[in-house]
Amino acid sequence: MKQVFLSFGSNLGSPVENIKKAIGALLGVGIKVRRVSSFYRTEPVEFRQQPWFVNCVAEVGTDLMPLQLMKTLQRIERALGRRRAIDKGPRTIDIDILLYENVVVQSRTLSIPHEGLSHRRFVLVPLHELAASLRHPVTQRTVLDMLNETPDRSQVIRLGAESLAGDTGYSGSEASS
Ligand code: PH2
Ligand code: MG
Ligand code: MG
Repeated sequence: MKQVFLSFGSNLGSPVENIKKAIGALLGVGIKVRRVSSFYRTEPVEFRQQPWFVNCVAEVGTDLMPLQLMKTLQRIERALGRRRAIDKGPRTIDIDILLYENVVVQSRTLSIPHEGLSHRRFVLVPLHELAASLRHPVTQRTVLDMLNETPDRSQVIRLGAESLAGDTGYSGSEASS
């Protein structure tokens, strides 16, 4: 099986529940979930006039090829109610391929590693939790290097266990770490 890191994000409806459902849906489609990071409340970046997100990263194993994997993830996004609207705008669920072994894909529909990987704190903080010394296959920077070097200063706040138990939206009760 290939080692793959996926990023999950949601800022519509019940974000924590949406991400949990998306992770659950992977099991039925040939994607083995190995590890899941903490969930984080994150400040929107790039398109900033939208609600805060919940984000996390998962390490999975799969024999699907990159394009097949992307199509499978898009099917799950649609099944969970994702509708394509504003680019980088609010979404029920977004599942992105961050890394696929050391594979580099550069096509019209798919870029691996994900082009946001090296500079988005909402991706690097959860990824660092799982794989701090993993290297970007093109730049050879580790996840820790990228986290230290990114100019992104957006807030990424780890959700405490109490916020994960029931998804009532933002409760202001995150862990302080
Ligand atoms: N996704 C985007 C654009 N901006 N900001 C945060 N905090 N989290 C996201 O998942 C996110 C974003 C486009 O995919
Ligand atoms: Mg995305
Ligand atoms: Mg996406």
